[in-house]
Amino acid sequence: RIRTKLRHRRELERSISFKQLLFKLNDDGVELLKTASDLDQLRISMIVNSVGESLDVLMKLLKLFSEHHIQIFHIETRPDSASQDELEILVGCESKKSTFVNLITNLADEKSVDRIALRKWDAAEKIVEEIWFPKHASDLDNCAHVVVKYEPTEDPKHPGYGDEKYIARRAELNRIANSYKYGNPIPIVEYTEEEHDTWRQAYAMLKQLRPTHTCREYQVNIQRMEDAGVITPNEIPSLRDLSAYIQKRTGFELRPCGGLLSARDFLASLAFRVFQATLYVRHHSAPQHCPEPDVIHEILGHCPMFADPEMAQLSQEIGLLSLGASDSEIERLSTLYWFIIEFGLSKEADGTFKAIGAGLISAYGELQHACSDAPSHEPFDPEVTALRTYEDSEYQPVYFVAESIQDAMERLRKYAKSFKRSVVTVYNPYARTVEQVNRW
Ligand code: HBI
Ligand code: FE
Repeated sequence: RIRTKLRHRRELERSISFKQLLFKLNDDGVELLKTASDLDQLRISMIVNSVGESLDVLMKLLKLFSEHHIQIFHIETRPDSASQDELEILVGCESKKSTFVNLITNLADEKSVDRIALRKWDAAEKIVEEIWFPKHASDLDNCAHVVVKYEPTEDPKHPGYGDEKYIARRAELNRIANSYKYGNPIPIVEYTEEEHDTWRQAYAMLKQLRPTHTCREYQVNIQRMEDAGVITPNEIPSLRDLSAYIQKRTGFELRPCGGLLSARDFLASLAFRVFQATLYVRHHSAPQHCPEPDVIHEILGHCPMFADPEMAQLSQEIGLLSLGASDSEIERLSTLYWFIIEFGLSKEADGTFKAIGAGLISAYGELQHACSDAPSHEPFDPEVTALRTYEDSEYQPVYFVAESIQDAMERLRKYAKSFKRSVVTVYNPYARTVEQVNRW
C-alpha cells in the first residue's frame, strides 16, 4: 500500500509537471513528444525564452543538459522574438524522447523559464554568423571582387581568345576601372576607332529589333536618352554623362568595375542604387555577342532600364535583400536577378513577348530566339524561378514572363517574406546608408 501511494504521488507530481510542460511547450513540441518513438534519436531545436536573467537560465540549461547526457551540437543566444530587451536561447540537441521528456519536466519547474519551443532540428533556425556588408555607398570600394570566368585569357570560346592586343587593351581599361574610388568623377575613356566601330555595328543591329522585340519601358527610355544626346549611334557614349542622366531620373548612378563581379558584390551595389559597369568593349569580330558583360551590354541593355522608376525600384529591392544574406540566399537572388533583370520577358496586350532583360536586349541572336515560339516560356514566379539553374554560356533553356515590372516587384516582395532575418535593411537616400532595423 505504501508503495502504491508513493507511486500515486509520483504520478501526481509528474502529471502536474507535465501540465506545466504543456503550458510552456508549443504545439510542434507537444506533437513531437507525443508521436516520436523512444527508439528514435531525436534531433531537435529547443528555443528557451526566459524572464529575468537569461545568463542564469543558460547556466541551468547547460547543467541540465549535462546531467541528462544530452548532446548539444549548436547553441546561440539572440534577441527574444517577443521582446527586444530579452535574450532567447536556441539549442540544437540530440537524444531519446524519454530523456527530453525528463529534461523538459525539470525545465518546466524553473520559474525563470517563460516558454519553450520544440521542433525537429532545422538548420535554418539558427542565425548564421554575421556577414559583412556595405553600410554606406563608399563601402562599395570594397565590393568590386572580380570572378574570373568567360575572359578572353581563359575561355577559348571568347571571340578575343588569343588576341594579345585585345587582351592588353581590356586589361588597361580594367586597371582604370579598378582604381576608381567612391566620389571620384567617372573616368572619360578615349575609345579607339575600332572600338567605336564595334559599337556602331552592335547599335545598328539592335536598333532594328527595338520596335518589335523590346518592352515599352525600354523603348521610351532609350528614345529619351537619344533625344538628350547621351546615347548616339556613332560613338560609344560617355559613362559620365549617362550616369548623370540616369541619376536625374531614378537616382541610379554608374560606377566603373573591372569585369564580372561576384554576385554578392554586384547585388550589394544595387542596394545603394549603384550599377557597376564594365568599360571594355567586346571583340570587333563579334559585335552581336559577348560572353562577359561589356560596355555595350551595360549601355544598350541596362542603362535605359535603370532610367525606368519601376525597374530601378525592383533592382534596388533585390540588392537590399542581398545584404547580409546567406550564400544560398545570394544564389537564389542572383538567379532571380538573372531571369528577370537579365533575361526577363513581359507579355504585351497582343500576346507577344517583349524583352525586359538587359542580357536579351543587348544580344541580337538571343533576343530573337527568346521572343519566338522556339523556347519554353513560364510565368515569373520567384518561388519557382529562384530554384532554376541558368545557362550563362548558351541560350537559356526557359524564359520567364512577367505581367509587368510592377507585377514582378509585387511577387518579389511576397517572396522576400520567406527570408529569415534578424534585421531588415532600410535605405536612407539622404545619407546614402543602409540602416538596420531589428525585427525582433
Ligand atoms: N558583374 N560586372 C558585372 N555585371 C553584371 O551584370 C553581373 C556581375 N556579376 C554577377 C551578375 N551580374 C549576375 O549574374 C548575378 O549573379 C547578380
Ligand atoms: Fe548585365
